[in-house]
Amino acid sequence: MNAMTQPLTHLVNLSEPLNFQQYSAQGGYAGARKALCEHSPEEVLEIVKASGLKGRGGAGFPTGVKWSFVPQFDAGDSRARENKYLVCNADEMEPGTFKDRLLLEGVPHQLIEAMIIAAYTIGANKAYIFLRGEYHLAAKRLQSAINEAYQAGWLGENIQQQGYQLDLYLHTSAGRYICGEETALINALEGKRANPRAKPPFPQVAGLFGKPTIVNNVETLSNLPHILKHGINWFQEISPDSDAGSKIYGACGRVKTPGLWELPMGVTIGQVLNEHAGGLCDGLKLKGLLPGGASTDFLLPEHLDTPMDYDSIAKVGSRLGTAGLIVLDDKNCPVAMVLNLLQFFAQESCGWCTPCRDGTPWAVEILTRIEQGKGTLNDIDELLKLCDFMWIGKTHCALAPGAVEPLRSALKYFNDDFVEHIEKHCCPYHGGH
Ligand code: L3W
Repeated sequence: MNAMTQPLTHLVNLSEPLNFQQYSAQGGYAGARKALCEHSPEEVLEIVKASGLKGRGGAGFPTGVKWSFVPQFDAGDSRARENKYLVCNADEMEPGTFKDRLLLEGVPHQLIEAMIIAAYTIGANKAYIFLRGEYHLAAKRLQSAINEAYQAGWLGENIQQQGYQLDLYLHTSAGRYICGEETALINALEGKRANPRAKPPFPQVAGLFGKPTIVNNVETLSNLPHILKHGINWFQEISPDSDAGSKIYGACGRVKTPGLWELPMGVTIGQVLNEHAGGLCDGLKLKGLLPGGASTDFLLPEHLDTPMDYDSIAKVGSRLGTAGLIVLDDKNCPVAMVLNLLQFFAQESCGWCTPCRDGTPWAVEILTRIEQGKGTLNDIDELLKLCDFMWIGKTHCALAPGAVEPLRSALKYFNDDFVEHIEKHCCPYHGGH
């Protein structure tokens, strides 16, 4: 592991993460020290903006730009600090996605250091880690690291004698996928039902308890200590690509070595799949893949040379999402795979809007029929209509459009498989999954 090319993961130790002393001895908290002792919040904001860091949770929104929407950006004014919040979105539940868990369990002090930098910059005195409820080990390790950070004077009052105060709370989720949507997360944190809110207003203006709030993903935040320590040029030079920095890529499905790898942003899909995940298991061929979790469009073997950055993946009709590949092989039924995903989205719908509440179970019903060999060609048209019914602009949040992405692309690329199920009155892959 190389600290300069794999900054986020080089200190990861899953069996026993570095404690405060060990993390500090490895250069930990030097980024936060630099931010607090050498820079004003405004300067840190400019550094983060200039670095080109984009959100790693799925949407790729520029981090510095998001922070700059916080009103009355003046951390020198203690009253301005009082009513702002930083929230780390650690509610990792996207199918096929387990990158944040690596950081949470493997190097918890890195996230705490990152949150100190972010909170200082936006002028927040209270910060929350909203953690997926099932991440028990991460909860234990984070709480122990938080306690150590308080003891070492990195949390609490007058941090490192710099006159800045920050309290950091760990909140474990009661467990819904929709809590990962930032406004549903905020409602859950307030003790309300986790329904997404209408946007605007965006949380940067009116978020937790109605106050300006920044919600950032674990991996996004974890870049901050390194950007502060090594600078903007270093961050941009990690990647040969227009999107700066490294990215934690993943792969699951029937590949030889499923896992996670921190690589320069913009390596190709083929590099992740073949060089790092070892290619498909013996006897299997690649049929398709979801590039970034379940709520992205399928891509095909012809897309293997596509760089895994935000723009390149969008150009071939999908999204980088969480950059966790979900691989479909030629012995696995695409109809069954999409059915499985839609069952997940239907179960996780909050039920607020009709397209999602009714559309996702309706898609499940039709897909079940087709998978069981009881479908008709008319069912394919119905699914296409549903894709339109559940699309962006017609729903309350991104959950249903996310569910549409694998469905519509499966109908486009694997149409023959849908038709074969219908014409043969059975699943042609039976026994294959
Ligand atoms: C101010 C504007 N702020 C956007 C901010 C917004 C948010 C960020 C991204 O969903 C996607 C979703 C999942 N003024 C703004 C603005 N912002 N426009 O930018 O916003 P947005 O709306 O593009 O996305 P989102 O609602 O945050 C994220 C997809 O990611 N996804 C899910 C991943 C799940 C995990 C997980 O389990 N850990 O990562 C994967 O692809 O479907 O489309 O902060 O406030 N005009």
